[in-house]
Amino acid sequence: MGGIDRLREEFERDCKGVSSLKQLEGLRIKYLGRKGLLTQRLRALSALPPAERPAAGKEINVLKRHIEAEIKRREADLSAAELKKKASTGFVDITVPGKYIPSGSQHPVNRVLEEIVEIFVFMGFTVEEGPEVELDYYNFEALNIPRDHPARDMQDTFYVRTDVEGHGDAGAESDVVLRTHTSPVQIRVMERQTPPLRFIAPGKVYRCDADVSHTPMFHQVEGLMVGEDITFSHLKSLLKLFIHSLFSPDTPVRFRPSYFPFTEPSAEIDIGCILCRGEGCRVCKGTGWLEVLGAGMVHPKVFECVGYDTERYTGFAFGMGVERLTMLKFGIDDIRLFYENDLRFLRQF
Ligand code: 2U9
Repeated sequence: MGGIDRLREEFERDCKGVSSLKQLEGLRIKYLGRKGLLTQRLRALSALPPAERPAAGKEINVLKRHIEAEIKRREADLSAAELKKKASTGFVDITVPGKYIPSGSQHPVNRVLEEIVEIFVFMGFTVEEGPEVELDYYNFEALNIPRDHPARDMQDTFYVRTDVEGHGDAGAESDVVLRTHTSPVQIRVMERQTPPLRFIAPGKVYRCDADVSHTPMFHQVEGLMVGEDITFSHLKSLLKLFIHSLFSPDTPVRFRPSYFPFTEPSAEIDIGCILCRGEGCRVCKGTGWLEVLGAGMVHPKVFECVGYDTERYTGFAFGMGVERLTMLKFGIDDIRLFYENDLRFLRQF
């Protein structure tokens, strides 16, 4: 079958003249399209005498494969060149897979802390803050915690060294401490403001203690409400509503009598164990109940310290440990996990 070499030469010439993907597509249609030069040759095979067909067919197919391979190669070259040209003009190829940018997430303790704050803000409480390095007076004295109370024990309290060489009484117990609770915030606010008031005091507190359920620093949220007719019933309904918002509306709640120097009467509040639903398990130590809050009516001695008229005003206060609530909410059994910065733990939140 004559002319196949001429066809190859023609293709090579055409191919050299191609400088864009659009022209290359034109070239493909010219040779391989439905009415293309090579397609016509293949069709014409049937008109040849049967003896000549195999050799002629082979010749055409060799050229066909050559043309297909050449077009593919040129296509890759032209695509790369066009992309490079586009990139130099600021073109962005949105089909290129993106680079992995690791993202952080909120610490579980902060998540629960924010959730708690949100619930009280919804119920009309404001948020107050105060110093973490406190005077003994605000941390203990004004809260009716006498000198010999166990909470003042050196084992629990971090005392801040204030004796400077040549000054002060070196070795004497310091009157500056790392606050052991956020209660001093309430004293400071009451010194500045007169009732009625209702606010919460969230923040870091420090105690010299470390095991599976204690870290030297942890977070508390305390609350205070003072007015002319504030009763224990208000405290009960507020804390029930709080627990039902933080956990679920069907969580059982119970109030148990307790003792705190700064409240009288005092109570500890338990919820039905959220792990075993009250059946008794390792977490609730078989009791079916978990302690989540402490609370009570503010002791008149505390009001006297801030100059409030104890005949006119009553108030309630409450306190909770945020790490403990976070552990219960997420089923975490070792408080130290919060502060080890192990990404395998933190990435789960
Ligand atoms: C003022 C008057 C009273 C705050 C209160 C509790 C009970 C309580 C604990 C919960 C777990 C501490 O983190 S925890 O170990 N707190 O049980 N706190 S009443 O009472 C106050 C505070 C300020 C002026």
